[in-house]
Amino acid sequence: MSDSYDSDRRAGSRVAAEPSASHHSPSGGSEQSESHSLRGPESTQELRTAFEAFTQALQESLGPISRAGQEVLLFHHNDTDGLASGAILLTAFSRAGYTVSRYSLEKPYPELLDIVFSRNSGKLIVFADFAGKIAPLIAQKNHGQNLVVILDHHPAEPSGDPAVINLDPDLFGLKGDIDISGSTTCYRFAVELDERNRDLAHLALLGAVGDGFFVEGRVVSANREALTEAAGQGNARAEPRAQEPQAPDERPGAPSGNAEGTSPAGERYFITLGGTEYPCDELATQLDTLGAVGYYQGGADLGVRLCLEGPNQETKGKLNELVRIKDRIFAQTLNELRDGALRSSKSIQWFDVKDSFIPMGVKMIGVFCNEIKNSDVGDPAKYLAGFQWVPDKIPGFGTVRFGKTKVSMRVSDYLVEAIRGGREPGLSSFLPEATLNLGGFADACHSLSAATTIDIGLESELVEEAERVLSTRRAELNEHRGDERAATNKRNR
Ligand SMILES: [Mn+2]
Repeated sequence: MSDSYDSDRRAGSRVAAEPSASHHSPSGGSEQSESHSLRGPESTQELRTAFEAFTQALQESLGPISRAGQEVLLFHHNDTDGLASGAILLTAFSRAGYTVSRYSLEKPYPELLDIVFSRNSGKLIVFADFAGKIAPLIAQKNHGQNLVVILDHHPAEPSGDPAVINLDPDLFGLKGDIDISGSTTCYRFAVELDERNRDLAHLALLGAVGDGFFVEGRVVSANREALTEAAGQGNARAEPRAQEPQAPDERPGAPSGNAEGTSPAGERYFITLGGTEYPCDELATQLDTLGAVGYYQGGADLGVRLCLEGPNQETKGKLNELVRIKDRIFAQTLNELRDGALRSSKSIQWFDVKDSFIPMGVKMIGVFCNEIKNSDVGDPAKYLAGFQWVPDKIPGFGTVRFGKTKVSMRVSDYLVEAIRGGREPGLSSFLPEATLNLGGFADACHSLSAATTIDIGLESELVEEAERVLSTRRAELNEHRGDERAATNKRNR
């Protein structure tokens, strides 16, 4: 379903190490279910054809949309790209005279979809920056009752149903981790809806910066067109960055940087909100904090407002408060782990924060694991797992009975080496299987970072099951390595 862009690849200040809905390649920092491959050398013509097909699909959606009433239910992701997408669509639909009910989600959970589709008919329902992949599931739940429009940029599936219009540019050959962000997808849609919405181009750029997909440090393709448009309006500006040495990005498929440990200088982007210019990277840090740390405290709503009006006294105060909340909860949890709350089985060390991370969203359990994975708490040779209850509510929407806990897993640098060297199994080789064996849900697993959900109460059983699957994987790995050694010996003889 949803996966995630990797924000902690950038300088460590970003809160959202683990956006729940995104794409790109596996990394130590985020849990993504899908990997986009980076675009190879490819003709401009191919890109143009893809963009034309996408634009045509946007245009063709306008007829059915115009017949779908004047009420929109809008669901969007809670990271920078998702909040910018929400701000763009809120503006575009409001301008078009729609009544908009807007909700920010960490994920389009199936339990929530059940409620949405059982309560509504004859409405226009829009998903932004997620749900591209679950279009067939949405079609099944919708039963043709509402017109659903999906404006995502993650790897996607066609819905197979005219009542569910999947406008994910991935379906038309554009790459969501290079060419087009969720926000630019929404921006392109908004412009087709009404030319006036061109004045939202700077928000498309902001979302693209938030998702962090640059080619040699620059936004490209449809994201770049949004920059050019916004710059022409005096709402955006690119500034060349001074070349500076950086820690090498070791992720396989990392889109920028090179073996010498320097990254291409690239550009820094600025946009104007409410008459004042701000650097996009700083806005993105603030938006990710509002959306993730403040998820259960109205943070996403403040984030959408920030996109439209710029930071104000209220958002500044809230941001300071949220950073304090995060620091306090993280420090307290770390103390508890030192005091014995970190439990340990043969190869896995784990802890359960239950509901103590409130008001922070469930993204934060992964962020916390990431922060402590190389600390002196615990054993670097053991896989690290943290559990956090998924609260039974969606801010602004109401109660949704999940009864679920999220588990996030990370590994120390020591284990990263062992996994990359093929001496230890990666997380995706055992956590999803163990989760599914217990009737859980797995959608964001990679070898160095992974997350799944299970029913509350099954935590220690999941750890046991993960140990069991892990030992099977280890046996297979050893057998395989034995075979390789035998083959090498044979060749060398
Ligand atoms: Mn996105």
